[in-house]
Amino acid sequence: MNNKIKTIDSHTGGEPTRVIVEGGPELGTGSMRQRLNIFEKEFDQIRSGLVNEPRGSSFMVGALLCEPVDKKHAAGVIFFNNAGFIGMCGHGLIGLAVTLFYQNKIALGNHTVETPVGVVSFELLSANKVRIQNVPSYRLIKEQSISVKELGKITGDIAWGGNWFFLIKEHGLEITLENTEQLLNYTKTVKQALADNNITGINGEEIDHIELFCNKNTTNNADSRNFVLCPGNEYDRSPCGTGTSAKLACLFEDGHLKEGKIWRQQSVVGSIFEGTIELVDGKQTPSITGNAFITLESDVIFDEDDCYRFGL
Ligand code: PYC
Repeated sequence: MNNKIKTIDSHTGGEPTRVIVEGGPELGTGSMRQRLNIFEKEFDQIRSGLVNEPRGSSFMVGALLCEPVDKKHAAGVIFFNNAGFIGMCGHGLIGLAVTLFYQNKIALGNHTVETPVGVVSFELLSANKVRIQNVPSYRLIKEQSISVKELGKITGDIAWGGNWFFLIKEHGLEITLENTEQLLNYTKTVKQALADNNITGINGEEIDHIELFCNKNTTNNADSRNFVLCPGNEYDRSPCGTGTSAKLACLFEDGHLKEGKIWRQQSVVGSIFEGTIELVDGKQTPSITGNAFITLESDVIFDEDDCYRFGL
């Protein structure tokens, strides 16, 4: 086991990102998707040890910094969390950009990064402010209804923003920090019902993020407030970059958001991402702007006598 793993933590709108900047597992030189598969098969203990308790927590997102396949890109990255791996992570990419700048590895300006779901780019606007350009995003199904035993009929849109989302407008819940337990129970129940009814994204891919919206309880000129359940059954403290991308795609397709117009998405904790959507090569491509701050630099120790070294 490599005992020289170094990590740098940041948070983006309240949601943490722990980047492995040195000593990560040896995954070869294939695409980020191929390296993710090796990471998952052969080194899952490292994922678990870095993001699960006692070293991490259920809402920690990890990112393995990789050499890109194509050297014209600034980096490659593989995102993961308490439950497994995620294809793309908007708040995590903002955290990664700020981390690379903190390490003097990149300058302000435009950069591209390879991820398991494609190449994404970002513009580092300052030491803490980043605009990312996500993968093309779209709605797969408008107004998919499902009958949920505990909740009745629920209707939502199925959309892709780098991960699969079920986006619900009509839920009757208050999106406030005080209400997170109820919001968690509701979204977990919906996620389970989607899986039980075989309602999926393309190619049977699991819809592993559930996103609730409302226009109430917003501050700071936000257009909407959201609550996003992530795959490990934790909620995103940030407005969720991929979730905001999926939302922008739905708004755009409904004619509620014009190309280039700013949408201010607020999270349940109050942090804000600004999003726009543009047609790039004819594809709806979201950009998300947010702030991240460095919080910690660590040397990771996997003590062989510690039975919890790879997480609880
Ligand atoms: O910002 O895209 C995001 C994200 C996904 C899971 C947690 N955050």
